[in-house]
Amino acid sequence: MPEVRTADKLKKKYLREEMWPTIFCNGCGNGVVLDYAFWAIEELDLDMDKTVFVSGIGCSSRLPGYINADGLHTTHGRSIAFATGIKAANPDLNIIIFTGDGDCTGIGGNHFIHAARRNIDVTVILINNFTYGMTGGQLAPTAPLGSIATTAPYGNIEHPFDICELAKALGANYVARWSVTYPYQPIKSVKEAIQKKGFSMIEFLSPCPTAYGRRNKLGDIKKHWKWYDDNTILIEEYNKIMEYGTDEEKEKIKNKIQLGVFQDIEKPGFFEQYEKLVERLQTKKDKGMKK
Ligand SMILES: Cc1ncc(C[n+]2csc(CCOP(=O)(O)OP(=O)(O)O)c2C)c(N)n1
Repeated sequence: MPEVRTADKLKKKYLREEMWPTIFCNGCGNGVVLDYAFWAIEELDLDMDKTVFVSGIGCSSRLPGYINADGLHTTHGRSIAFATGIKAANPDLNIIIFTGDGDCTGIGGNHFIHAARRNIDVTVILINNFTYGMTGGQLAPTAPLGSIATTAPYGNIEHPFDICELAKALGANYVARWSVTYPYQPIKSVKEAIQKKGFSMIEFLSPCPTAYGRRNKLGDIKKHWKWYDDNTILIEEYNKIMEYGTDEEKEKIKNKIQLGVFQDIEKPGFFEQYEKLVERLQTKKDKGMKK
């Protein structure tokens, strides 16, 4: 009989239990995202000796520390830059980056842009909790209009960053957004992202009850989870209503955050192109030709 995989077995296999308890607050979504990543890794039978977890600074960036595998906890906003270096030095490694919305779209925004544009072969798992959780709730670039932060006590007047639209426009090979409240699609999506050559990114909408939920009066964690259900919609459903729905139906969904796979293409990744270039130059050199 095949071995039954339970959440408990996965925890024992992939977590560094000596690091417990975690720094995460009750109701934090970071653990849920990690759990989805473990299920994906398990189903892919990914070789953990050939996988490196990289992160920057923030609560979400603490995740690699709890994983029983090699990890690099780097500086704020620089996880993608370090990850690019690791991949360049050892292209056989799988690189999975855990980053927050502040880490990835704020201070690390430019690294993100250029890694996506160059189609660097890494997987970014971006945990978007709409806030700078670790430092107590400053305004993040992804925070919804009108939301409250320590640095926006009268409500956010800045338009939020749609990081999936940006990654898509930059030509990243795989771009998806889920919320932690969806149980199955995210696991499938993480599997697809890890398997994809080139740049892959999954944005997870994830609750931060302490720094965001409390300040924005989202209520207890049950109500906070309901916020995601009420304010998100699957891409397919959104498109269907926008094409065939009544004006009233369109009005109802027009500001909802879309979830699903935004892009899934096969553009050659940076390192694939680089290997080809080296091969081409080597062949010319062997034949004694000039560049
Ligand atoms: C160069 C630098 N600037 C600022 C900080 C302070 N800092 C630490 S974590 C953080 C915000 C992290 O927010 P996010 O990436 O969204 O992660 P979260 O804690 O919400 O998971 C900031 C501003 C720092 N450590 N280094």
